[in-house]
Amino acid sequence: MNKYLDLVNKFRVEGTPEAAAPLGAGHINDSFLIKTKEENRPDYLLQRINHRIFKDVELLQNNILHVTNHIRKKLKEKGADDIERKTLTIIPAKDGKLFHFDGENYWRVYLFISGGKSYDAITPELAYEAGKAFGEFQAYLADIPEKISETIPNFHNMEFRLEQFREAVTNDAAGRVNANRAIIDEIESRAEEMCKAERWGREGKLPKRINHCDTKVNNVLFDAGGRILCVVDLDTVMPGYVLSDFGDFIRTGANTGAEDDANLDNVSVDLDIFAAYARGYLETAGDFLLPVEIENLPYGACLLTYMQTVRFFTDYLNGDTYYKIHFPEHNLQRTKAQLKLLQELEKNREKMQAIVTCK
Ligand code: ADP
Ligand code: GN1
Ligand code: MG
Repeated sequence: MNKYLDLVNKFRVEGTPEAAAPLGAGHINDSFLIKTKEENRPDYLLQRINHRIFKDVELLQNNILHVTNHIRKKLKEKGADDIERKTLTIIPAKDGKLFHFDGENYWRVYLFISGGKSYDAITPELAYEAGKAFGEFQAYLADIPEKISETIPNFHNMEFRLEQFREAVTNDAAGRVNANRAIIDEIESRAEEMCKAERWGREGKLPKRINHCDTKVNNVLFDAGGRILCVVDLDTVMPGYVLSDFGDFIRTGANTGAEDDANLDNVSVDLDIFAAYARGYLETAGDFLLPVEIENLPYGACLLTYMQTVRFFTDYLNGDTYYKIHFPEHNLQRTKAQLKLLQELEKNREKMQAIVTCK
């Protein structure tokens, strides 16, 4: 673990880093909690940035700096207290850069938000708080003056994700296509419908706003009282359709099973979580959302679950090159669990529609 202490010492940290421990279950970066010896000094989060996925680290870190500075300004204007725990704080390297390159990997450091808890399974009360937080997040960023770039080009573009999928089917790099024709058919049968947002975008019916683009339930930290402390994992903040941010929270937060559940009977939609999240979200975002955005929030839940099915399955067909996997068929198991969730969402579409339109 000394390696991690040496790395964190490349940054402008206060106090003496003395212990490093792995943290979190994200699929992309590697995170370490760095404790400092002194009681009155902060702890830190050291992250290895996944440079294979985020190719332009300088652009990535600049985006995050603009976003966190803007949110900090909004929090100050509101008279909020405890601001260091309500938005991420980047600690620059000693050479002034927002990251450190060790010759092989890119690293960054944030202030560690103490007392924050992230969940993979939540209650309606927590979902309501998260809905308010993500609506507020979009509202805060609506007037950010700096240009926020796409850190991963076409990240939530469904047409692009389908192109990648079809290419993976054609290449069949891992020889997995033949055994999985039924999944390919499930994906193709919904392809046209699932590209609706892209078409509406081109026709000028659906606006792009600054989105988080990874509103997984474990990317929010709650305090001990169940209030939102902070939205984390800002790598993918970029312009997108709000349907996407709404949908990704429902995909993860309202799933009664796990994202990769081996038992598909566990996987269904918790409509109480859906309703609570929608209520919170519409409380803080309802003022700026267009009717077409509100009406299509349930569609967004289907869209993001479909997109995740396509992304996990594409990675499986490519031979597992993108997501961290924990056993050989993990991406296939993830695909099946996401497809089951999609089918459950489709069954509940009218109920979800009634919930958002009666608000
Ligand atoms: P990944 O991209 O791999 O998902 P994240 O940035 O989401 O990485 O970090 C992984 C986990 O670490 C998060 O789910 C959250 O629980 C925790 N975390 C992230 N940033 C902080 C922070 N600044 N302070 C405390 N915990 C954090
Ligand atoms: C990744 O970083 P993490 O684990 O929060 C992925 C998301 C997927 C998610 C699926 C940059 O999120 O887009 O929805 O896994 N992030 C990236 O669980 O691809
Ligand atoms: Mg994460």
